[in-house]
Amino acid sequence: MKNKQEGKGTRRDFIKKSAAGAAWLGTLPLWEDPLIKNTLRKKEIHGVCYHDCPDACSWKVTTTDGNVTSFRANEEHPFTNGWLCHKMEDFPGIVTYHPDRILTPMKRTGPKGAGQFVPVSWEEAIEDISGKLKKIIRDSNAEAILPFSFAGTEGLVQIGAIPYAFFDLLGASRLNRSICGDAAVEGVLRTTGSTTGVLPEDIIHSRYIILWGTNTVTSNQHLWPFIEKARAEGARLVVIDPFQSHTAEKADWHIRPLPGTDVVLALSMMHVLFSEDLIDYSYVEKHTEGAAELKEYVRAYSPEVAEGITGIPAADIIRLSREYAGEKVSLVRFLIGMEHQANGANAFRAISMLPALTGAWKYLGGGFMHMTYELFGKALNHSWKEKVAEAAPTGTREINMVQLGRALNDPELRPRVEALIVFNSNPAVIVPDQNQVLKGLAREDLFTVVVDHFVTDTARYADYFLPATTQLEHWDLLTSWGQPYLAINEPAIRPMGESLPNSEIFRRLADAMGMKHACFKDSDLELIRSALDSEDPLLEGIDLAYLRKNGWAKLRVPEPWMPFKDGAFHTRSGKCILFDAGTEDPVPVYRTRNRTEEDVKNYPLQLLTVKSTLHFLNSSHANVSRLRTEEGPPQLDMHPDDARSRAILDSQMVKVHNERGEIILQVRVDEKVAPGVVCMPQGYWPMLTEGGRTANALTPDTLTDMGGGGAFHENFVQVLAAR
Ligand SMILES: Nc1nc2c(c(=O)[nH]1)N[C@H]1C(S)=C(S)[C@@H](COP(=O)(O)OP(=O)(O)OC[C@H]3O[C@@H](n4cnc5c(=O)[nH]c(N)nc54)[C@H](O)[C@@H]3O)O[C@H]1N2
Ligand SMILES: Nc1nc2c(c(=O)[nH]1)N[C@H]1C(S)=C(S)[C@@H](COP(=O)(O)OP(=O)(O)OC[C@H]3O[C@@H](n4cnc5c(=O)[nH]c(N)nc54)[C@H](O)[C@@H]3O)O[C@H]1N2
Ligand code: SF4
Ligand SMILES: [Mo]
Repeated sequence: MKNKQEGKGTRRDFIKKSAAGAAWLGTLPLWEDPLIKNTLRKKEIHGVCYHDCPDACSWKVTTTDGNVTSFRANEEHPFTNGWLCHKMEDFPGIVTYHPDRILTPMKRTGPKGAGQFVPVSWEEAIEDISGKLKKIIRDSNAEAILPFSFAGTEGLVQIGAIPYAFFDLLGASRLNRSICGDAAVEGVLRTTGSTTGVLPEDIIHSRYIILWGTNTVTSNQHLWPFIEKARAEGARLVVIDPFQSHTAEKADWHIRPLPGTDVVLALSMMHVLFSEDLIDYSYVEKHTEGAAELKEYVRAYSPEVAEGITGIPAADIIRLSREYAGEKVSLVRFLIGMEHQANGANAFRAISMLPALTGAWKYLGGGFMHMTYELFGKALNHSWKEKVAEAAPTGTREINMVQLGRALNDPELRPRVEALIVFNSNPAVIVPDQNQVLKGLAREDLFTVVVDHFVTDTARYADYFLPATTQLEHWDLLTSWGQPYLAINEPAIRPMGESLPNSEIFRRLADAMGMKHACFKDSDLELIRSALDSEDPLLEGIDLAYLRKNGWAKLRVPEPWMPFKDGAFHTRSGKCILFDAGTEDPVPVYRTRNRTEEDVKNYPLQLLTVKSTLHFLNSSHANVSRLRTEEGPPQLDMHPDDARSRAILDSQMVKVHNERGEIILQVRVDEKVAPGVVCMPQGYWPMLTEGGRTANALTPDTLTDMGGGGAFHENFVQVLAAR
């Protein structure tokens, strides 16, 4: 990620750079720290949701005799606004105190994948794991060790500070954590140099809101009331999504492009803006570069041409462009989902040009709304992470997490991956090409360690399972990628059983490996203090004491927040880049598909595997039977025309297949998708699902056009009646 001082970067870089880590307590026994004792005596303990969700909700916990007796949303927090989403309302019950939670280290006894373990002591686990890693380093090299993690917890400490330091200092393979956000961010940065546009609460000032490829009602729930408020004041809501999501159902107008064609829709809107003189010439002249070249380029994208590619009637493209430009305070909200297309980054790149053409940035609530993490990158101190980076070997090989299956199975890869250490992620479910991932995990010569709360599908393959603490049991400092509030997470109860925070687990491993870097001596609290030790005006008056008293603090962003009102884009020239002269790809491009006739015949339907589950967060909580019952089993949405031509009836079980795999699920024949498109949710656990495979058994591990993201939705299948 990036901030103005550090130069450009991605969300992943931010996570890396800002993750300040620390010993739970360094050398002290866990509960001897006076501050922790004091915390446990507090009446109200402040916490914050750890999920990879833009909302980062604040909560309060009350305990009696060391047990949680009340868990509730923070009423004072303006964005949380006194409610947690349904999936987190009973977080203590569904995670921390869940009877299936694993509370001791365990060692595999059965075959890989069987999930058979015996409990072992921490001493035995650490000694054996460190022994195996040392041997791999001796016999091969440290790059044969691959960490695999993502944002299972988003706190700056537990997401990876100490673990990242451990792997980086060891010289292990680097993981390119690009599965979420990097493609979207890369696209936007090409245009504006920054993803921080309109802040979420300012959406109430918008009068024409386009939710473009984002399912706010499900995935960004706390933004929704602000949208409703804007609508009550007269704002119109347009949703652009090939799928009729929960959000699309609520829109004034749902526009349904064919998947992956948004870059063409945006270019065609620009065509209309130029040809109908709907441009704010004064803004464009002062604050953009390349308008003339862009105008020339988009000439080719008339609404009629775009209709042929996007499937959207030309008249609708014209109407959308006119309405969008006609309302001064117009806003595009985009997030992540749309990036999972082969042209994903270019879609973000093109769409982010629109508000500069119409001058929407001049108005509060006008422009685009994307990420907020850059603000935290600027606000916080990253010196801890920088010191680690200085000491770590450079030039170590990088493996893209999207292609984990490939990396585990590639016989040519040198060195082969011999050890896989997984934490904060569930790759058997969330990485594309599930069958390849499972095949890799089943390798007898792969040593796998999984740190988690439950025996996930990934953990079933582990040689060692290590039990992690939950958000009620450890310290953390939470930033957000969807709003500007910083929040503290205080431990409310002692770690259950023998569970330990990620930080402490990797500190112990570092010690056993003989790693001497000073970073391993820092406690979790010291890491938080170090991150807060900043003179940046965004953090003025915000320190640990303030956060412990209040739970959260809004970054001191200048108000009203209108970042590009007077230009000042974060690009080299300070202008919004409409044509990137001198580069290989000066304009956003639409790459057409190169599918053979044979492919089209065999796999005629494009499958979207989206995050439409209201009760799960990716694969998290999909093991909780109450939530699974409420969510219902996965279903495939299919257009009546496609069902008819296959003699498929509503509610029938169908087999969805392609060259990578097959899954069995129930079909829902409806018009939530256009002919040629089918859609299903991701996140279900294979072991709890009929047929033992879920959405990613079908998805390809191809990368997006920029940013190294996963083109999950560039995915073609055939559907047949199963019974
Ligand atoms: N309840 C719940 N909330 C979540 C999550 C969850 O799993 N469950 N996951 C969290 C995470 S990790 C993230 S990244 C965010 C993601 O938040 P979003 O980006 O809002 O979510 P997605 O479901 O990935 O995608 C949003 C929409 O993009 C649409 N889409 C797909 N392809 C295209 C396309 O080519 N063009 C257009 N215009 N639209 C397209 C999909 O149909 C989908 O409805 O949500 C977070 N919040
Ligand atoms: N087909 C398809 N696949 C997708 C997507 C899609 O849209 N379609 N979306 C992609 C996106 S955007 C994302 S972000 C990824 C998400 O993929 P992941 O980041 O892997 O998310 P989860 O499946 O929620 O897994 C997080 C795991 O971390 C664990 N965890 C939580 N807290 C802690 C902790 O403190 N310590 C440890 N050790 N573990 C903890 C949880 O129990 C859980 O098992 O999925 C991607 N996969
Ligand atoms: S998952 Fe998202 S909406 Fe739900 S409590 Fe956590 S941050 Fe809030
Ligand atoms: Mo994500």
